Amino acid sequence: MLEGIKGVSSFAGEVDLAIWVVVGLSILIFLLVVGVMFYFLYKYSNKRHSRDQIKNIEHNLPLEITWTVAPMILLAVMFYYGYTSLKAMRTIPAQNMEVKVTGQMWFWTHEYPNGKKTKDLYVPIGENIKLAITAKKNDVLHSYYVPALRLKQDAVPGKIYNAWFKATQTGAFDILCAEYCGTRHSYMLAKVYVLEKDKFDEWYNSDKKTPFDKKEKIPLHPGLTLLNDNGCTGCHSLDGSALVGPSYKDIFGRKVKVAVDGSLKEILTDENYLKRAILNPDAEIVDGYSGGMMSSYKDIISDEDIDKIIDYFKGGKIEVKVDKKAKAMAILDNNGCTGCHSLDGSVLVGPSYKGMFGRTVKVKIGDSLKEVVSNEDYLKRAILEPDTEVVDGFSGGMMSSYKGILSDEDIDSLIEYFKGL
Ligand code: HEC
Ligand code: HEC
Ligand SMILES: [Cu+2]
Repeated sequence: MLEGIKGVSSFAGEVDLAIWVVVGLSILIFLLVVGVMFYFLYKYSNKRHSRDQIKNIEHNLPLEITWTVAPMILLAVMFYYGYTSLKAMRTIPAQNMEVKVTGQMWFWTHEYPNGKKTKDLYVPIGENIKLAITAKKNDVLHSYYVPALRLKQDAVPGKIYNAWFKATQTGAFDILCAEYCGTRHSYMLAKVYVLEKDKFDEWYNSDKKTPFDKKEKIPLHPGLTLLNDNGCTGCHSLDGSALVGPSYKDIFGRKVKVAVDGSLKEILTDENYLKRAILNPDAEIVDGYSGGMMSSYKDIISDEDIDKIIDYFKGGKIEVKVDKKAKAMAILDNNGCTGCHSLDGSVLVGPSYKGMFGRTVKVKIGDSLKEVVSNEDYLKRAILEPDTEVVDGFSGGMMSSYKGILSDEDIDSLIEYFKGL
């Protein structure tokens, strides 16, 4: 939590020195004034000092010169340290990497010279970074504040203010908004990640979103891989919804009604039953479904592989669900969506994601109001072209398009996630 309290930019030392000089002198003067005050209180108390001793002194030249010149010198000292540290902060070295910083309700976007965009800032250690700071058009004022870098600059729509820094230590340091900008102002948090040069370069020249991105796929349960590879998941869902066949969700260990030779029977779905269902699907047909749909996998899937599939049926499913959700949540958080959209039904800047899928929604298209069903297509349009259909009761121009920022795959996993909210 106290990371960066020492200051991790090249000019942090000068800024800190300026502060300590001012604080130090202030304490000194405070002690001097209060000290003299107590001394006089004591010395000239009524008890110790008779009234006829009081004189009317009109002038004391040496004293007057002292109390004029001494504060002048003190102020000059403060000015010197204030000015030199400000100059260090304001003199942007000609050789630098320029990052565009945009503040908006309620997150920051950093854009690098090669077009990469990130929510957090990633920089190499020991290089000059120039920040071109602004706020989004039609947004409010923000202030880009990185205490560890001793850097703070207003972000104003339509204006670009430059700042710079050179980080002297690797690590993660907080970015805050220091200008009250509405209800979620305090959530306008991000991080500066100062990286070793190689690590930064490797990320900068890759297509990874962040240097900490794990591009490797999460290993799937071997049983699930078999289900995917054999096309089983085309007819069987993992999430409880019935497709052509029953879902695999909670398939193991339940009681199921099956038709055997025309008569209905209740059966426990144990290993043996599941194996029969794969090798001889038409012998026991699950009630509510038709026989003849699924063909036998005898000689297609080995016994060993069937065991893997059944092992997956016994417990593998929870893992998949959680990962999907975590992935969608990460996309929402990394793109600042949750700053404007809640998950719990409360209205922030935009509508809540709760119950969004499948409802009928009134949208403004140009000047006319229209009712549309919020299906996959609509949601995709809402993310890629937010201003074409503006949800009634909300203003257009608030949400920017995520075209080129979110991949089709990202959008699909978001919509999947929205369905369950
Ligand atoms: C063309 C669609 C289709 C494909 C492909 C398919 N199934 Fe099925 N499956 C069904 C239908 C329909 C049922 C329900 C009727 C029945 O029991 O035969 C079913 C039933 C089952 C059952 C019993 C379900 C229960 O709730 O008790 C299991 C287990 C099963 N399938 C496993 C598999 C496996 C494993 C694969 C891939 C190797 C697969 N299925 C491929 C359509 C399909
Ligand atoms: C600055 C605030 C803001 C951010 C950030 C934002 N949105 Fe929005 N969003 C809005 C507003 C306002 C609306 C309603 C007006 C409209 O339809 O354009 C909206 C509408 C939507 C809708 C249609 C909602 C409905 O009820 O039909 C979807 C879907 C959506 N946003 C998804 C996203 C996603 C996904 C992200 C992040 C990748 C995101 N939004 C980021 C403000 C924002
Ligand atoms: Cu702000």
